[in-house]
Amino acid sequence: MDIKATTKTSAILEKALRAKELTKNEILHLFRTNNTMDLYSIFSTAQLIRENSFGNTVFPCGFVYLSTYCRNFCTFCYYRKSNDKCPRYRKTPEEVLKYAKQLEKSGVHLIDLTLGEDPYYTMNFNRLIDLVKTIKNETGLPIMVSPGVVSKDMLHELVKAGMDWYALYQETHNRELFAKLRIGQSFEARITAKQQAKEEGALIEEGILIGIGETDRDRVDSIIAMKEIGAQQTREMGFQPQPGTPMEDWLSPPLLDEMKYIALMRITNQDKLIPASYDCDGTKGLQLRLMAGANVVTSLIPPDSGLKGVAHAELNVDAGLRTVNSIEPYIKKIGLTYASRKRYVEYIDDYKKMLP
Ligand code: SAM
Ligand code: MD0
Ligand code: SF4
Repeated sequence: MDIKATTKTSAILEKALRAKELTKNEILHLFRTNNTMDLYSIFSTAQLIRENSFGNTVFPCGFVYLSTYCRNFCTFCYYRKSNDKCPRYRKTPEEVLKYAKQLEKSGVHLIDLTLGEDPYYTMNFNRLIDLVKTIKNETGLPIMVSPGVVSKDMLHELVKAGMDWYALYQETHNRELFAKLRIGQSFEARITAKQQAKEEGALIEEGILIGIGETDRDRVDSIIAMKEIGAQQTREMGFQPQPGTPMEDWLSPPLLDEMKYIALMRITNQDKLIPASYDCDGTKGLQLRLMAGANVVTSLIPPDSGLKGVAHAELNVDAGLRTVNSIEPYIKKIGLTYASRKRYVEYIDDYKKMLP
């Protein structure tokens, strides 16, 4: 069968394959088309580009949500301060180290230390710095820290302690929408923190939420903004409604929208890392996101740790299904394999060489 996209879509995809920058309108066209052949071609092109940049490999990443206390009121988030329906915990440094070691043993390439903007850490940053130092020394793995907005001094200390990646998602680059989602928080401060992290020598992960009231144009603006800020890893998270929050009655976006977004991030950011989060909907969603062009599997959690996810607090953690080994068959089934740790380190070293 001859699978042929419409003329306009083919021309745009060919331009992308020649590594030429796409215009906003071209990206919007790809995002808006619902022609089946077009969609098939978009996903095939995204896979081809991933293969050209990374081979058929993916990177598995561990996730430790070390404190679910937070001073903020993000309307989409289960862990917003006023939600009394969510489980609150703060793991001790010894516990966090234990999980990090478990993850290291299980074969992850990176440990993502994530927390709410917890006053226990925001009032005394040395606690987080010491934790990063210990985990770096004991595991030797690359480390991502997702602490929310922090000062330039703090970023400096985090990098010195061994933080390789600073993750901070803008959620949307539409300021009005941002104000409704991240109530009382500064849009600029969130951008500035990422720029400062870059200046301090950290790689950055930027991301947006899909399905929170954004338009197609907002989505495309975010693709461009994430590129402009120089993020080496960009992600989308499909919104999942959370009990006890102002958005609990909203619906999740169609998976196809997330897949299209991943494909467009891949087509426009060919050599960058793009996560497929286990946290969104387990293995089914994971495979489809990888088939759309993602190449990092995030949100792997040690079993029996009692640790929570973000979008799906409990999803398969204690069943031990969120591990490097248990998802391997699903990855193989779609023709992918895990890259080696060495390869991962080489990629991030290359990204660091390109920092200003
Ligand atoms: N507190 C830090 C912060 O907000 O930057 C780090 C936490 S980080 C895990 C929280 C991220 O998870 C958000 O930036 C958002 O992209 C994602 N997230 C939170 N709630 C979500 C939901 N209900 N559905 C999907 N993604 C969500
Ligand atoms: C994930 N639940 O990877 C995690 C989280 C935070 N840096 C990452 C959103 O899906
Ligand atoms: Fe707190 Fe982060 Fe959730 Fe916002 S997204 S409420 S800052 S944990």
